[in-house]
Amino acid sequence: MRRLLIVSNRLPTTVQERKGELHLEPSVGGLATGLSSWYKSRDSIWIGWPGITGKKIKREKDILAKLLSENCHPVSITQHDVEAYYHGICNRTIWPLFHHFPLYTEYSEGFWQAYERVNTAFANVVAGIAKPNDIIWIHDYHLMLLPKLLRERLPKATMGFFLHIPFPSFEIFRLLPWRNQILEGLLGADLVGFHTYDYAGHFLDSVHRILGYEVAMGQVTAADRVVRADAFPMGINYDLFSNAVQDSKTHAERKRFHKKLEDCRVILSVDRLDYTKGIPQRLEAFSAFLDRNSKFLRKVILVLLVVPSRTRVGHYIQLKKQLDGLVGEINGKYGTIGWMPVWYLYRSLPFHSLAALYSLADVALVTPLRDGMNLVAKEYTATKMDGKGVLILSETAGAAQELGEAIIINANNQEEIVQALEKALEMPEQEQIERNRIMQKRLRRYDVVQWANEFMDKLLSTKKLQQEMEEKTLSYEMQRKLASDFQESNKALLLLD
Ligand code: GDG
Repeated sequence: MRRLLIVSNRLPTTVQERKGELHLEPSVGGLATGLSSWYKSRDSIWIGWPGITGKKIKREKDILAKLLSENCHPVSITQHDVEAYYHGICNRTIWPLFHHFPLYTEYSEGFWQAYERVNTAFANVVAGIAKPNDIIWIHDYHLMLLPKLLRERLPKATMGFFLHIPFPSFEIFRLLPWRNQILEGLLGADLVGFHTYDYAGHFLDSVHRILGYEVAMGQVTAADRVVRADAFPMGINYDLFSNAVQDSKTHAERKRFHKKLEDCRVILSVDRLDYTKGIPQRLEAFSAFLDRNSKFLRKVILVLLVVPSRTRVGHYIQLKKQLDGLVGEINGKYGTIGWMPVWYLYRSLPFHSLAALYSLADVALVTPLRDGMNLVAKEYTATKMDGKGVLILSETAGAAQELGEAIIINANNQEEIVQALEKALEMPEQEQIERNRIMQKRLRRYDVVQWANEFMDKLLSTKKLQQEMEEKTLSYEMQRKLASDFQESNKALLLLD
C-alpha cells in the first residue's frame, strides 16, 4: 500500500501549555477523532501545526520526539503569523465569507501575506518529507494555496484536497480580493472534494467564471491538466459512538445526569461557540416554544453544551455575551425553584459524558445557519441503540442532504423550529424508531473509513485518467513536425478525434 501524507492545520495530537509545562493531548474535532484509527492502521504521516510556536517546540526535545514517534510532523509558525494567519485570514476572512457572512469578513493585505507565508512553510515541510510514490491528502480552508505550491515542487505528485466547510456561491466568493489565487491554489490538486454536490457545483462555477477554464461533468481542464471536483459527505466513526453507549463509563455518566434531570424530557444542543451555528436563534425558538406550551413547563430541559472557540475574535466575544444574556432571560422568566429550563455548559466535556448526553437526549436540536456537514447530528443518531430519539436538523447543514428522515427546518424560521419541537416531543415511538433505523443504516454503511477510502479511490482514478490523457497528448516534436508537414502540403485531410 502506498504511503499517505495527511496535511491539516492542526495535528491529531495537540501540544498544550499548562503552568509553564508542555503536554500532549488528542485534538478534538471530527477529522482527528474520525481518522485517527484509520491513519494509524496504514503507513502514514500527519503533518500540521502542533498548537504552539516553533521556538517553544524546538526547546522541548522530548515533546518533539514523542510527536515524531506518533508519526506527527510539526510545521513551525511564528507568533506573528499565528495572529495574522490563524486568528486573521482563517477566522476573520475565509471562515465568515465561506459561511455566507460577508458583513463579518475582514479583508487585510497583511493577513493575506501571512496566509502565503504559512502555506509556503507547509509546502517546504511536506516537500522535504514526500517520496515519489506517496499520496498527499490536504485538508481544509487553512491550506488552500498548498496544492499549487506543492505541484510546483512535486509536479508528478498524487494529491487530493478536501474542504470541510461550505464553498460559497459565486456571488459571495467573488468578493474575495484573492479569489484567483485561491482557485489556482486548489487546482494544484488532482481531486478537490466537498461535503455536498452543491459546494462542488459552486466551486466549479467560480472556476469557470473567474478563471475561464472549461468545466464539464465535474472535470476542469486547467492549462495542461485535468482536475476533478466531487462530493464526499464525511461520515463518522459509527462504531465508536454506537459502542460507547454500552460502555461502563458512559453508563455511569448517564446515571449521574438522570439523577439531576429527574423525569424531564431532554432537548440537546451541542456546538462550538460560533455565529454560524445559530445558537441565539435556537434559544429564542425554545423560549417561544415554552411560551406556547405551558404543559411542558417543568417537564422539559434544554441542555446547551457550548464548546469555547476562537475566544479572541470580536464576533465570538459578543456572541458569548449574547448567549449568557439569553440563557439568563429564559431561566429568569420560566425557571422555578428546582427547575431550570436551560442547562448551560460552556466547556468541552470528556467523550463519555458527551456520549451519555447523546444517548439520553429525547431530541437533538441542530440548527446551524450554515454548516459544511455537522457531525453532531450523525453522532447523536448513532447512539440511539433502541431507535428512540428525534433529530431536528437545519436544511443549511450539509448533513441534511443525507438525513432526510430528520425533521428538517429553516434555521431562520422560528415558527418552524417551535413546531418541530412540538412534533418531536409528541412523536410516536414507532415513528422515531423507523426514522432512526433508516438513518443509522446509511451512517453505518458510509462511515468515516468508507469516506476516506472512496476519496482515495477517486483520487487514484483521476491520476490514471490524467496519465491516459497525457499519453494521447502529442509531444512537442510531433506537434512541430505536423505543423511543418501541414505548411508544406498542397492539400490536407484533417481527422480530429
Ligand atoms: C467542521 C465543519 C464539519 C463537540 N463538543 C464536544 C466534542 N465535540 C465534537 C463532536 C464533533 C465535533 O466536535 C464537532 O464537529 P462538527 O461537524 O459538528 O462541527 P465543526 O467543529 O464546526 O467542524 C463542520 C466538520 O468540520 C467535519 O468536516 O462537519 O461542518 O464546520 O465530532 O463530537 N467532543 C468532546 N467534547 C465536547 O464537549 N469530546
